[in-house]
Amino acid sequence: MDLHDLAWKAKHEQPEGGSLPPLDGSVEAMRLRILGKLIYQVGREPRTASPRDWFVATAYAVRDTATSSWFTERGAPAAGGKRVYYLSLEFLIGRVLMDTIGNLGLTGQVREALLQCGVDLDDIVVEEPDAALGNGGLGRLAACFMESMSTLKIPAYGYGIRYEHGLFRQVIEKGLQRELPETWLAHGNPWEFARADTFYPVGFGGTVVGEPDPTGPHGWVPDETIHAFAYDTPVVGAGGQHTNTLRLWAARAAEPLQLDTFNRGDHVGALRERVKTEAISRVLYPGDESSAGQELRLRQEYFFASASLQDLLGRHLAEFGSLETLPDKAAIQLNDTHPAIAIIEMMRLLVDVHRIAWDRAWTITNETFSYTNHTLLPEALETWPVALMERLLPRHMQLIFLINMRHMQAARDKGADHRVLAELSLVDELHGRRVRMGHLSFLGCHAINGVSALHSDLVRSRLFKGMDQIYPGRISNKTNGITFRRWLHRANPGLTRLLVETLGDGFLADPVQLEKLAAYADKPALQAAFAAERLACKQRLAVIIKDRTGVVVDPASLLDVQVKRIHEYKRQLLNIVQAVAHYRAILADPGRQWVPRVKLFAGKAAPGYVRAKEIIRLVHDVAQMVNNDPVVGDRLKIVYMPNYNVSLAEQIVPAADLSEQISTAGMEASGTGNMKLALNGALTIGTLDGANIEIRDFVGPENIFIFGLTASEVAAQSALGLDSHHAVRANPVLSQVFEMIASGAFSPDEPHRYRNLIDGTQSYDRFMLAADFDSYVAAQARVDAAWLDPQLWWRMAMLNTARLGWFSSDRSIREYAESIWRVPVLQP
Ligand code: 26W
Repeated sequence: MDLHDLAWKAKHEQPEGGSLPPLDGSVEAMRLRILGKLIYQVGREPRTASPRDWFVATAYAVRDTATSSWFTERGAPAAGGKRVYYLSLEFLIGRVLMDTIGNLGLTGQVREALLQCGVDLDDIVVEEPDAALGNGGLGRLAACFMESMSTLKIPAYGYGIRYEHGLFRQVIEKGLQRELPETWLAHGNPWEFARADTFYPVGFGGTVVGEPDPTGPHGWVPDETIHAFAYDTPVVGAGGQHTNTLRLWAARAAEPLQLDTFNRGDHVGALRERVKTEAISRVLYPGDESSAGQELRLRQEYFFASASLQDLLGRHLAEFGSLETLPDKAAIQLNDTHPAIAIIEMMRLLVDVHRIAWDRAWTITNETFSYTNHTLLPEALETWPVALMERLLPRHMQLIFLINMRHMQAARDKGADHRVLAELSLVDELHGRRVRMGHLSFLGCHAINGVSALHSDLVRSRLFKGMDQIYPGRISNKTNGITFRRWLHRANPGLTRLLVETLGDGFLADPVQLEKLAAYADKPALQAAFAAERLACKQRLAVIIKDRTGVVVDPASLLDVQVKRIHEYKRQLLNIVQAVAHYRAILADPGRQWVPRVKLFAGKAAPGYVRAKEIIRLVHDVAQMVNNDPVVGDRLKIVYMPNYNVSLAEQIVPAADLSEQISTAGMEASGTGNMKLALNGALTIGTLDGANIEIRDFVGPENIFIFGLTASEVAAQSALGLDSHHAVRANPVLSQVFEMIASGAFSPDEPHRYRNLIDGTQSYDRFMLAADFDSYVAAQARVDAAWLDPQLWWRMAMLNTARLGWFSSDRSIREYAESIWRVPVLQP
């Protein structure tokens, strides 16, 4: 059929839609739909269409299919169901085409339809920008959870910000990280629906007008009002039967142009307000595990919390008529404290706008909200200066004081003394009067959870010890999970095919059935097939490594990966220091049988995090020397892959042999990369931290390389506060490595480059590098020994895949649904 026939056909089949044949799941329907989109929506003809044009056309065609199940869902909760609202400042989505067509069961049809147009699906997939509206684990978790909620047919909305610029693009020049703006929307976003008619006013500043009763309704006259506009993206669940909504808010000036200013002739000045207003949804804060504490960030938090609450309360009222039933019909989950101001906004809306009595309003709020903590690091705990809150959100600050008064009274009634009260107060008086958002979240929520068994214990025993004593029973554990659809089925199609051939396809829907693989762990044929899949992934990755870094690696080497944000507590420094020790050992005895290793690092450092950037540079400097040392050859290669993101993770995860999860015990809340890697059969070298502990429990201690201090040992050591100089001096290998780095052996052009880094670590080793060094080196030796015994290695690898089924985000979501949200949920 030529173009004119197609246009004619399309037009006459569905005249009012302009161009679309019906969707019946056939290749032919998909082909016509893609062509229709290409011609009528992208405005290109097949002859001249670029791969990006084809991607956009395909995305539109696929979105149409997703939209059908979306509409059927929308009516469903009216029947009595409850909705989950997942509030998160971050959604680290990555690319969505393969996920969406995979979940719709259309991968084959789309591939064939494109092929008939002379287009390879794999060539257009890479045209999709990687949506990086998140920093790391917390944001990726939100994306996995959205997908699982759709899969489990839980009616849910994700609420967040439609950042124009996601996480920065990392380029590395001579070992130095440079941040470039990320522009995922530059060519439009074919997945989203802009809702021009769905917007809410969000106020800032101004004054409060009220009556004498402080708990009665008050008025707030903001001196600035911004509009939050909704953009909706359908999130399709596996099987394609249920689709939820990710609703992201964009800031627009309520008054786009100040006409009086404009008319006075100040054309640029007339736009100034607009620029300031719209800055709110301009860019994601790139801080990870450290609070930015800046006004714009607080504005982002309130902006999206307020819009989301207005939206969900409006929906509830339209459907059920009264806010009294809110806790039965809505569960609001706070992804860390970033959206915690929503608790106060809820009180304001209930008391001031909807005129509900204070106590009742508080009960409704408390029963509706729940909060997940993702970090214990003090620098990551959000606190906001009272003065800033008073200026930006005067009514909210009043409400916080009121809530705190009652909270303090309740604590006094339970016998709390001054010291305990100071610890429990929502307002920290010792560091310049700041509102503790974690405390506020605890108080305002009926359920609080940590994200791994250890972390939840520490949340209870350290972070919220006092709060837990006066409000016992609120804290529970919900160990994180990952969506296997993305991280196994799509990221590793070769291994998935092998698993389906071997185990049948039951594990695709019920991952615990991966356990059946254990019966094959000793079978040489399957070991060989498993190893062959890994090798194929490593060969593909080797090409990418060569392309992006110029380093040539041998795919037969042991691929040792540490991929995650760069942070001192994650201890990339321990890894590279061990690499230097290993390098020295090779030089000292080049004749020995060394296991050829590629150490791969990837990750971004927060732009202002000087130490983290020094560590990136050190890895580059060490790599430079090691990779060019003829004595070393393929025995050790060090690679730093720039611009780590979800798409790169999807290439690295299936190729990895060894997964580095080496955080200082007690500091990594859970980790989720650990799960992705182990699921794909990488062996873990790790500390007893976060979910590593549970991974060990599932795979068995003989199938993981555990080392280092435990969380309580770390706490005990820190309490002693020993100067770490002597720990280093007592360790000859570590001393020599430190000396080598500090004296400029890897930075001859600037010998003092790493003085600070090394001196700092030696005088205050907050992250227990010296304490864990020997045990890490010993664990690495056990890794080498296992690699030299392929039967053992592949048995261990297969047992990891077999026993990781529990770490599916479907399991996590079921736990939230049953014990926090109390919504009905499908069983596998
Ligand atoms: C306020 C600045 C800021 C921004 C983000 C502080 C802290 C964060 C997050 C808590 C960082 C984060 O992503 N935490 C990670 O969350 C994952 C999902 O639960 C866990 O698996 C990781 O262990 C945890 O570091």
